Amino acid sequence: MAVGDYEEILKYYELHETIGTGGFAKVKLARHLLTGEKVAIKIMDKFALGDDLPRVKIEIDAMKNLSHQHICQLYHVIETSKKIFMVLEYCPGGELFDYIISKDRLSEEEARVFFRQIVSAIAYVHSQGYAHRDLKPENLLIDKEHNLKLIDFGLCAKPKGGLDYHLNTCCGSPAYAAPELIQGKAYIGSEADIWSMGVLLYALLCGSLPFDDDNVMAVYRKIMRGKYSIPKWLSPSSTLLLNQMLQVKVDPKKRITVKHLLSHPWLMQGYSDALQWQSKHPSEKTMTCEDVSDCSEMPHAFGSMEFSDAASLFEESPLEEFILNTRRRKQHSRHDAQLDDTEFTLSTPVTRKVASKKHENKENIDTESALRNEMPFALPGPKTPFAKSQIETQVQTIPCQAPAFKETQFTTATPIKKLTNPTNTDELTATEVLPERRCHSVELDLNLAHVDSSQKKRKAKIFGSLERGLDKVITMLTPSKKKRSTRDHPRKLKAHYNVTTTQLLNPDQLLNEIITVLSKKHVEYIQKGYTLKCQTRSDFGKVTMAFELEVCQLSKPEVVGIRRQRLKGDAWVYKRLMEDILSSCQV
Ligand code: H91
Repeated sequence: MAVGDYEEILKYYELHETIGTGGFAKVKLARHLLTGEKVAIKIMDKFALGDDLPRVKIEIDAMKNLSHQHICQLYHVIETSKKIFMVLEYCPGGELFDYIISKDRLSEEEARVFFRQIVSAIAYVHSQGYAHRDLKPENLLIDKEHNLKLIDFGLCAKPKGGLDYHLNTCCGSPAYAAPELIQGKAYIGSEADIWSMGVLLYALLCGSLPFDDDNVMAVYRKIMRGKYSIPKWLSPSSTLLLNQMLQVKVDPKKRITVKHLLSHPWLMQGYSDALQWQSKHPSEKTMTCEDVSDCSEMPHAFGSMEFSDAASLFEESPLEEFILNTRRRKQHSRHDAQLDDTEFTLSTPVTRKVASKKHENKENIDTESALRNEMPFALPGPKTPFAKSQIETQVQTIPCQAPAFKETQFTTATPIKKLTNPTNTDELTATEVLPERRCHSVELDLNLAHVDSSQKKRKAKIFGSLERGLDKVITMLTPSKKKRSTRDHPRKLKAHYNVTTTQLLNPDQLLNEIITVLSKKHVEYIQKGYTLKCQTRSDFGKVTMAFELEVCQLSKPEVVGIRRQRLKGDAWVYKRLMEDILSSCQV
């Protein structure tokens, strides 16, 4: 990892461990240096993105326009010459998928709470003219209040003439695809989303998919037949609702609409008011420093404020940012002699354009991207050439004095298959933030005090907030965080739905048991203390699945457990593999 690529992001955030990977992205946990707020940062390499770059543009454009209590908030976008960083709301509860499988299935009451939130998010997305087109429990995250947040807008569409216009691109995950979509027909985005929500509701209530098979073609045949089993525990009202969403033999026009879902008896059971789908977020307007009277009241105070009024990543609005510019001026004057003119950075404020007409043509996902989920007969959509980034404000970054990162290749304790291919982006590596880096960033923030006089008025307004942020900075500077070293004892963890408890008391015995099973199942792994970073490959050597297993110590009862986390790969295939591995361990 080149330090220069991370320099801009490290001015604002302290980067922590990788918490997941999308097809072409890495997601890291991070902390905002001034507010201390945890965020998730999606990191993409522009070169590796290749033809998928338009998808990123689509996702960023959509997320900038959308702001809703059940949609993961995009706070900040940073583009450097090689990387794109999306700073997102952190959802500690992880994927809804993992939550469902940890409970087998949800009760009707709990499914209703979640499903109301999903309907609310989708009603809002549709009201803004978008169709999501990749609804599934892996794309719904659980936040710290146990509420759902919708993610992954890379496949969304905003048809030119409105949502009633037909779309052609076949995309999304096979198991959630509507019949008209897999038939290659032109389809209405909102209707296809309703179908996927039907599959989602089934997954909530049953803990499995209505149309499932190892073979994708068989899945399609099942969808086209439209027959799914109704487990005996499903109530008649749940069954009725599922049938209204997963109507197959009839015209998709007869499928229930979002409008009808909002007051559907099943969704209303136990509730008196109609479902509130409108955004509860303050009305979107471009915020400038003048508007900010008290940044500390804002959810992501510094993130939102710092990047107000800024450019879109790929388009042509101006980048005007007080703190950022001040910071840059300061750095430039300090490092005049060291400028590296090959690196350009564009830091993008996330401001939403309320009635923007700019991005109305969003049915522009090409066939290759649509194929990402192995859709065997995806139709070519109308290709829209991707406008090359027009960077108006190019900011030269300064080479870092202290190395921000140290890359550590994990030691393989008892390798069964050694991981080869060190250049592969899927490579398992550990990243740590060195204390020098943290001090350096904070020093820059403190230097904000010396800004030039023309900025003084604006500065005065934000200064109170800066001081408030300072307290948190000081807390963060306190050398409480020890460098993580390879553990010689298991971590103590609380019971969590990603932790399987065992009958065992000896962690080493469990670890050996898992290692034996992994090698039997041809799962590659790297051991770091009590953590096993695992991956599987296809016959062609492509990494198909990546996950972590960690032997941990639980209290009450004092037993050992296995924490598991999927990093990459199909969620339901992962579920089967986990069941297989865990049942093979004599736990
Ligand atoms: N999957 C579809 O695994 C496979 C914790 C966690 C916490 C997150 C906040 C935002 C995002 C992910 C978070 C997350 C990809 C996020 C948002 C958008 C987006 C992407 C990620 C995984 C990637 C890691 C995710 C879950 C989904 C965790 N993740 N644990 N907060 O496009 Cl909009 Cl890729």
